[in-house]
Amino acid sequence: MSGPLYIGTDLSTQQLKALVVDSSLKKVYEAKFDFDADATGYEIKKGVMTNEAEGEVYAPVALWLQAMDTVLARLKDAGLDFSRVKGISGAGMQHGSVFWNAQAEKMLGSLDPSQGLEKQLQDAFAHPFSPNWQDASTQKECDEFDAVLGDETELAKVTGSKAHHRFTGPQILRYTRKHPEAYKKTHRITLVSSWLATIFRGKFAPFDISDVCGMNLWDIPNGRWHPKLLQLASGQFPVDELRPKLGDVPEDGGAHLGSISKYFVDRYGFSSDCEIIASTGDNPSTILALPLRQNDALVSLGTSTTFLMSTPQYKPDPATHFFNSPTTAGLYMFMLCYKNGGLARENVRDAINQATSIEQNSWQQFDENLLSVKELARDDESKTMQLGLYFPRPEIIPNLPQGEWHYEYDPKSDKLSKSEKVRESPKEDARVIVESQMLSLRLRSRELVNSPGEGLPPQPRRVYVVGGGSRNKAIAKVAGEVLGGSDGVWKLDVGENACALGSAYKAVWAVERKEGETFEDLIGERWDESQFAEKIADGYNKDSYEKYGQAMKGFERMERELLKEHGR
Ligand code: XUL
Repeated sequence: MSGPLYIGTDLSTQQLKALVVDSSLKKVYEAKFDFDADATGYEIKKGVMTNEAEGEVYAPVALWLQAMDTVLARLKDAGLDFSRVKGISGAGMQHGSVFWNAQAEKMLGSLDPSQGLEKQLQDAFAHPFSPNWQDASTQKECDEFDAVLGDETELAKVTGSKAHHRFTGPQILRYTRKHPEAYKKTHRITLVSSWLATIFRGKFAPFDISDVCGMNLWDIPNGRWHPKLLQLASGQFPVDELRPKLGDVPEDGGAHLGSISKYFVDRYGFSSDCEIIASTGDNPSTILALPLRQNDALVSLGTSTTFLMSTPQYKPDPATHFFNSPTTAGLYMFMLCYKNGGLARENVRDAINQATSIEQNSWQQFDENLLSVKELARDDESKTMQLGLYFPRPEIIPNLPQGEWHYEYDPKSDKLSKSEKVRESPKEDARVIVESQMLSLRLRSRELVNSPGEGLPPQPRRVYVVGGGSRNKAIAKVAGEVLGGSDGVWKLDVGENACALGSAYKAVWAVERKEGETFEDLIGERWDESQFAEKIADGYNKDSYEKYGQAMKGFERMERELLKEHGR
């Protein structure tokens, strides 16, 4: 009852969560604040405000201050002895920026512990809102970012990603245009992650080495701000004014940024030597929830689909994202981020249930179909493979509008032809949709995976699944058949906590590491697999893996044809 404790926080679109772990990585306390359910005084829906006419999505920053005090008070009520907390790190939704004014740092440093943060810091911002990652208002700015170094491929080479609406550089450029007066008053810009560290530290905290890669401003191969991109983001204002607003970026993801601000010591009873550790983005933090080895893949099956890998290879491409590893120099996080995932699968499930008059939300029939229909929905090899794309929302990968498309592919003759729907609809849709989501992941990660053992084709060693869809073992089975996974498909059993846990583990590592000890080594030693992960499917199966290898050719051509058809 006296050992050190560590706090990890997760500030996401709809809630602020805090988890407390001990040195053995065991979770000992947890508290959260749901923005829609718990906040007072803000006109928000699902944590954000929207201006549909301009595609804007943004959050009131003061709301997060209300959340911060409440979450800490809830931890206190739960019995946490704050004096045992030796380190705090955090995870913030990626890309969102906060615009602080020139008085902010003074306010941060002189907070009265008898009053809350919201009341005392509401005037610390040059602009009261933070653009959210769902924002789509920056098409013009993205076109400028993609063009400034030549084309989107060049931008991806330098910053790890082509221009995206949500990325902070295009957002800052739009801010200079839409709110020039507020921009002039902006003394410092933090990301959501460095906002968290700033609050705890009571001084501006730098960006972390991973989350800075979500801005389209950081030159990843050279480890510096890219001058031309900073110039572009400054808009009508001198570039020399933007540079100090951004600050420096420490290379060490475990850097100690200083001790906790006096406000938290006096108000909650933290020890004054509690260290603030760089906070990172929510996706980089998610890969820290387990000792993810090189050549392991993590698939998050939520409303959207995210695919994450930790890799020493930097192979940027406009369709994917590369970030620096949040902890380990020389490693990168590879990410695929899709808009369509769970919702698209639910639509198919609903159609199946309607056709068989089964209870609406049950996955039973969907799963039965998924497992009984053969690979690529063909009964035998004399039939064509059935391929499809199911996008109830406009997709990022590939860049196609909302729609559903079906194709048939004969691998022997390499003939691809369009069709109306699957041969047996909606039964076979269950198989075709899950395969299509997994084929897209396999296609885009094929250059990064290596052979995990003698005689095995390149594929991940393990595929970990998280998020709502990870409860479905039928989906996991098909995921393994398509993606491989020589050591199987594993469900990461940490509920919705992966991201907050990752940041708590980062704090453990940063404070307790020995000289030169990597995150992977320290967490790998302490992580009790039997407690946190469960093998739910076999993974690699030679026969299926080869069939999907053939199908991938048709899949790639299908995407290319559709992109051409849509003038993309
Ligand atoms: C990643 C992205 C989202 C947010 C979610 O690029 O925009 O995953 O990080 O919070």
